[in-house]
Amino acid sequence: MIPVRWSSVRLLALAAGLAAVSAVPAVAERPSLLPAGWDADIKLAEAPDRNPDPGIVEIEIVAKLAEVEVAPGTRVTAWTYNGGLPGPLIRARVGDRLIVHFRNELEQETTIHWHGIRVPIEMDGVPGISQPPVKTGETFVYDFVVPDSGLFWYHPHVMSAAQVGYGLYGPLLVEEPDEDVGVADALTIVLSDIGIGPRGLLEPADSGGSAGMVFGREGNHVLVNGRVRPELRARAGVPQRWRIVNTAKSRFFFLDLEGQTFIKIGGDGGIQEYSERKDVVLVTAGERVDLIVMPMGEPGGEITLRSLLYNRGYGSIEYRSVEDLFTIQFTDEAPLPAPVLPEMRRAIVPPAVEGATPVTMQFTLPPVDGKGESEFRINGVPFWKAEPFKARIGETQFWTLDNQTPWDHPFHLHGYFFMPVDEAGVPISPMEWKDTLNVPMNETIRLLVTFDERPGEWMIHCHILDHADGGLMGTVLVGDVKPSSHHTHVPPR
Ligand SMILES: [Cu+2]
Repeated sequence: MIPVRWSSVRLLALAAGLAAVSAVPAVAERPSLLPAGWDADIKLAEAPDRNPDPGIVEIEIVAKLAEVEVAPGTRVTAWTYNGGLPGPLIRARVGDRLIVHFRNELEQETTIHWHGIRVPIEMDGVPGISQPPVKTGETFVYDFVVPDSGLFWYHPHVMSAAQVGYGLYGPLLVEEPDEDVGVADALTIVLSDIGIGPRGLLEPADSGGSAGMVFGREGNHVLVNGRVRPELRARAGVPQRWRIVNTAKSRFFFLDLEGQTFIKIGGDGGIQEYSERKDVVLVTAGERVDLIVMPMGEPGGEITLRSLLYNRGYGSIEYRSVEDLFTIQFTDEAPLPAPVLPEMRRAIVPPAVEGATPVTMQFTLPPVDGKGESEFRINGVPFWKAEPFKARIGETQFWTLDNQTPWDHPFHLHGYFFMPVDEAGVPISPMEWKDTLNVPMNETIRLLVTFDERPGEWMIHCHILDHADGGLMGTVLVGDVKPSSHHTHVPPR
């Protein structure tokens, strides 16, 4: 069963485009309305496609140490993909085959997980479960079709908090050529952070011990496409599309553009049911948002995109300050009046709640033990003691995620999209396919998920990667497959 109906999206987008045909030319013809080099300070390097077949994107990714400059004069030797922070933007179209020749030049084993992509299990990048780890000097070929459009991302699934925190992540943009949002100027934005110690070295991944794990460590340099406070140039009023992914290992981003309105048109799994206007937008760890913004301001002036304080648990607002993410420097041209944008709509058929199998997952954090250690648990057990949850192929399940801890947990399911719903199983409006969803502290959320025909053992975990490594992780066995011996996984202490 394929829950995503692209033909409907295409038709609706085309109909919307036709209705306003004089104001909204087709994608290819729409010229940029911004000055040349407007995004030069922020634009990501792209992975070159070495395969001439238009239906295949074939690239090389090397994990290696490299010195990066996150701010003028601030350099650090990070763990990188292809020497950059973040890793290169991988660009493909819906239905393309993506072939990635991966080589590990790090001194530690690693893998690549393709966050949000509905891959076959062999391509999911989880060591000991879906593939052997890629050891130092070894290679692995990832080869799969990208079936859905949207912004996704890639990162290791080995010592995740450490490896992601040290810089191993990059964006994967899957485009739908017929999708027309009415905007010529677009950015892919990777929000993250990195911890740099006083001697210019990476902060150790275990800093703060058990308390650091329970909080979810945040880096002391907040990065936008690998830079501290870069600058965009823009003409006021010109619409821009920002596709944003939060790749930080713990930090949430709570976006505010000096009170100006964002139009949210989509998220994790592409375009949402209908767009919504928002004054602030929360992007928790691992999530994506697809926004249209029309920044307004005085000619020659500037405005700043900020991340406001957001309470995700003790330590996230105490003695903390608002973070400036990037500035938009306006040209001297007069502001353009707000344009007419095509109405973005998508027909989404949610999984049926009737007959769905109920599954409850309680997240707990017992008091610290005699050794001063602590661990997160799902239904009373940490990952290293857990038996897998189970699902049949084609089965729909109604999950209740009950967070009994005083910290938020952005919950991620590998390999499948799910639909957030209320107590009765009615989808939350506007409907949106999600693969990562925040479960706020001391709250309960619910979702419906249908397990299509991709058997295997699929991870579930908190995307605050310190929490995942601290026990908030599990697996779902889909179909008649043997469980791995993941419960021999040793707690990281
Ligand atoms: Cu968590």
